[in-house]
Amino acid sequence: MMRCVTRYVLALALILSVGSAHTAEPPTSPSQPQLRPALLLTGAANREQSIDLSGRWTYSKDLYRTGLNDINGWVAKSRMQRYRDVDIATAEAQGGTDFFEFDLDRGPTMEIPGAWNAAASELRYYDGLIWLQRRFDAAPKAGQRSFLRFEAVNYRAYVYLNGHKIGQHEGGFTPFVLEVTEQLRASDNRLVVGVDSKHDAQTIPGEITDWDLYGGITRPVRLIHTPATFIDDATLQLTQTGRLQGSLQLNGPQAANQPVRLHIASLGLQIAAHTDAQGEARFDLPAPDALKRWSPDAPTLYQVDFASAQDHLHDRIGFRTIAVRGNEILLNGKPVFLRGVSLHEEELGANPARRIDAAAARALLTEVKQGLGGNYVRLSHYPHSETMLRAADELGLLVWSEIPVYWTVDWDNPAVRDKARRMQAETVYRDRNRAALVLWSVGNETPVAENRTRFHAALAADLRALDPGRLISAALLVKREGNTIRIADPLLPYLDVMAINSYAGWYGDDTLKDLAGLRWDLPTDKPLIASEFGADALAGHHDASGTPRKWSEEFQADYYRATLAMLETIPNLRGLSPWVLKDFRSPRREHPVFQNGWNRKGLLSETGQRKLAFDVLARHYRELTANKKSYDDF
Ligand code: GCB
Repeated sequence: MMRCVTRYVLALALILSVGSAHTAEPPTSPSQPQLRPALLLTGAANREQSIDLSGRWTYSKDLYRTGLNDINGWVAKSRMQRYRDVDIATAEAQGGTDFFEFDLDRGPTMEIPGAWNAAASELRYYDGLIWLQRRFDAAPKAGQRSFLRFEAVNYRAYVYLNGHKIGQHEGGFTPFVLEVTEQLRASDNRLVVGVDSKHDAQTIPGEITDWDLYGGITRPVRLIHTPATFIDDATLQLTQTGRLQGSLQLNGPQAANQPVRLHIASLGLQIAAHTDAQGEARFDLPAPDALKRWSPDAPTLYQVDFASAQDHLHDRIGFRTIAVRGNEILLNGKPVFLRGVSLHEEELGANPARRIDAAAARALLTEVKQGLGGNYVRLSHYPHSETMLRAADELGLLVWSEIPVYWTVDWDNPAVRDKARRMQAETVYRDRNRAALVLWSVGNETPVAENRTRFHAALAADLRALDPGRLISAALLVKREGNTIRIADPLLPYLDVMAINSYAGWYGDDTLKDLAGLRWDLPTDKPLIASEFGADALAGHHDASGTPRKWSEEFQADYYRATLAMLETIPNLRGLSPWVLKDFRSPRREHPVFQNGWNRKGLLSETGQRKLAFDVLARHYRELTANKKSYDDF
């Protein structure tokens, strides 16, 4: 048997090394090349020479942005420029005419990663620019290149190293990489990042959302050393036709026409290929018979090693297929019902800082998997951290991921559209290897109009080109006509899976009894997910009367019973992600008894206390599984 595999692999290696001169990209849309970030360093956490810059950073508030610009558009005064590489205490000791109106070396500190809103009470609702500084030593070897990789800075980042501007980035939920080979010193580097959390009509999302501001460096920052020519990105996926297809991108002076290798030791697979003139190699081989498909019930991951002459990179990758046939969603060829819940990127606890480390991700997802008996999560309303996606891979939870085109953005502005396209591409390139990720959403509750549909259609077209193996959806608004609920959305033809948010019984005039009388008039030629439904309840607030009032746990539980019964009548319903796993912070929610700055639609309180509705949903999911309505036992 082993000999057979070896022979098969050798034969393949030969075919691949001959046929490895491929075009640089998969099927292209005209503007695709500009969508690929110039540097990716995917799988950075797995790199040996990666230094995590987490810890205490000092900071300096700059509400009027005087560190960036002076009044009248003049250059910022040098005494305000927070990014200067100067020892202010020493300068002050020397005396003279110069003085400074900041000193990051002696500033207050906060824990990074983590949003500033949770760091100090004076920053709770701070929305603007703050400068953050980290000093560190670095000792790259001769000939190495060095990079800073930020996993997320919300919302704009201006990055300076040792007084030099290195780059900037817009978008609060996606990674970016800046090369610092020339600016790095052996010791006592001064990294200063200006972070501006302000949103406006041209940002994504726009100014008003239903979640916390969460400004700051919310995900890890790493200093990474690489060889002169390094593996910038490597991917491998299982196709519908049973092939393993992937690519490896080299970056550096010796990127073109180089031999590279793909190795999956536990499958005895060793594949050789060559990079083309652009430094990209392609892998394409039949999946070996021994390959175990990833699924929520058996989340098998393989260690995959990618190597070039100078560099190597590994990832833990699962292999599965996802498709739509008629109104079914097929996972590995079999119909699956998505038993899920929505969640925000916010850890359990009374003072969350959007700090999702492995333990925080696991704590949330375990409540979904073990607590609710789920197989699915909707990670709303923006790309969650890589850690969350990796935890879903490990635990076995299917994932819906979306970009924050939420409610309304500036639909007519091509610059805003391209910004959304870039953000989406940054997410796709980051997460391509995550088996858990099966659904991309191009927006949430955006009002139907021609310009908005064009905007979403451009995002869907990019996804078809960049990541054809996954499904596309969007959380849509429904139209109410008397007792009938319809979707009249011209975006439907662009989607594989329809999704609707519905709050009848919470918002609006319906009582819970009315829900049974509602009629759903929805197209049935596609699978449908109930992407949101929910009601607020304050944990511990009870109403034992026969008709419980709003805000009580009993009302929320009754709301779930009534809504689940109503949704069951929709013939093509293929998934549920009620709103929401856990109470989350939102400045929109200011009822002084029940809310106090928290959206209370959680099935868990902010500290993880289960409300009555948690059990209603868990029971519903157990029944679905017992009745084999959810076929995910592979
Ligand atoms: C929605 C939004 C979600 C809100 C939720 C609510 O439709 O998609 O972001 O938080 O309603 O609680 O009203």
